[in-house]
Amino acid sequence: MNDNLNNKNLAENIKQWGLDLGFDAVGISNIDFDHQKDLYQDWLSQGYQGEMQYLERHKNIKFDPKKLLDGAQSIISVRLDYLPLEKNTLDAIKQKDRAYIARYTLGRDYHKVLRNKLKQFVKKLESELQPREIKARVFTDSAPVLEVEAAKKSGLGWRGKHTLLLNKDHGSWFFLGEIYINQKLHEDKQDSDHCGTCSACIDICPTGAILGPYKLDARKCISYLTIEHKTSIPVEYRKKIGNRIYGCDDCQIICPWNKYAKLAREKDFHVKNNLDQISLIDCFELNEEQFKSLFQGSAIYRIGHEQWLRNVAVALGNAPKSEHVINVLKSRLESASDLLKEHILWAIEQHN
Ligand code: B12
Ligand code: SF4
Repeated sequence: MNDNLNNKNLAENIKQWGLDLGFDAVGISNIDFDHQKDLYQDWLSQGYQGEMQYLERHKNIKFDPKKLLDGAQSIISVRLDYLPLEKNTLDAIKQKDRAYIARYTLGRDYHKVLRNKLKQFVKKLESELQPREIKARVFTDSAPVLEVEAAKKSGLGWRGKHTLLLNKDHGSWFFLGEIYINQKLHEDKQDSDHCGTCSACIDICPTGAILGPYKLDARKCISYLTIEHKTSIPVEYRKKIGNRIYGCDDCQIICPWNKYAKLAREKDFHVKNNLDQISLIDCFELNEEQFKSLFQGSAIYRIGHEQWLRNVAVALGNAPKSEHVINVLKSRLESASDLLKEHILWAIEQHN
């Protein structure tokens, strides 16, 4: 009984240290994910992962946390809110001459922000838990970790039908991160599902990527098509992409639970360079140097200039018809790679 109590107190202290470091929530779970294995394998068998072959390659590591940290016994999951803007409606997607960039990437690259914070958390654990020998490893979207499942098990929320983690008081506009640790810690209780009969996220998805509750065909998701998919964007999705040039938020914008989401406290996630207002033409006119300098320290940097232009070309094809847009598109034709040229020609065709 006393051991139990001590363990519970220790877990409470750990969670408080995480909150003191600026995380918005902290929860603890064990490392057993066997219940998800078949679902995950079924998903892969359908080919829903598209070009993200790492999801297949690393699947065994994903289900065995000890492969990432020898001696792992518990997972500490963290939530960090990123919502940078008060007004999150579908209006921004209707302004077809402006670019829509997913809300999670209007500020600094979250990988860097979360990693730094998680490392500080580990330092705190090492110093507070002495003389125990602490072995720990931090992750955020950087390794084969079942992040949503770990967070769900640790009581940070439930999985929405769009597959993201949702929280009753904070919606879903947040990142997840984890610490694998070689200590057996007191586990939190899982939250129950509060989606009920709502299917707003499934209905709103412009490309029908959410095939049914908890089942996403990534190959159709605009987030995948604009970020992870490196080759030609299938023509059938180009019109549906609208002005979304990096990521997509429709399934989160429409979710009723997101009316409870709070603005990010983390300043690094606030809008930089007016990216929420930028015009498609300004995006297309960036040369490689300007692209690199504008997106230094942002997750957008990683897609590179060519893929950026590919995405903007598609959005310009969906912009209101104008001679100016056609001229701007044509101005890049000569120097464009085959991949880009094909998207530019498609875009010009939409204006004729
Ligand atoms: C690959 C990936 C993507 C892919 C695929 C997304 C997906 N839903 O699978 C793409 C590129 C499309 C994507 C998009 C986005 N992503 Co992403 N992505 C990931 C990543 C790296 C891996 C997810 C994964 O393994 N997918 C494969 C599927 C099979 O795994 P799964 O979702 O866990 O699938 C389970 C369920 O579907 C369940 N299941 C299947 N059938 C059934 C049936 C029933 C009845 C039940 C109960 C369960 C169930 O079983 C599966 C196995 O576990 C994670 C980080 C990580 N390491 O976890 C971030 C992550 C999920 N993404 C994140 C974000 C923010 C996004 C975007 C919002 C970004 C944007 N604005 O554009 C969009 C949202 C799109 C969406 N609706 O999912 C965040 C989500 C935070 C949160 N609140 O949950 C994560 C956790 C990154 C992070 N560290 O914060 N992403
Ligand atoms: S992010 Fe957009 S495209 Fe992807 S599932 Fe959600 S609504 Fe559909």
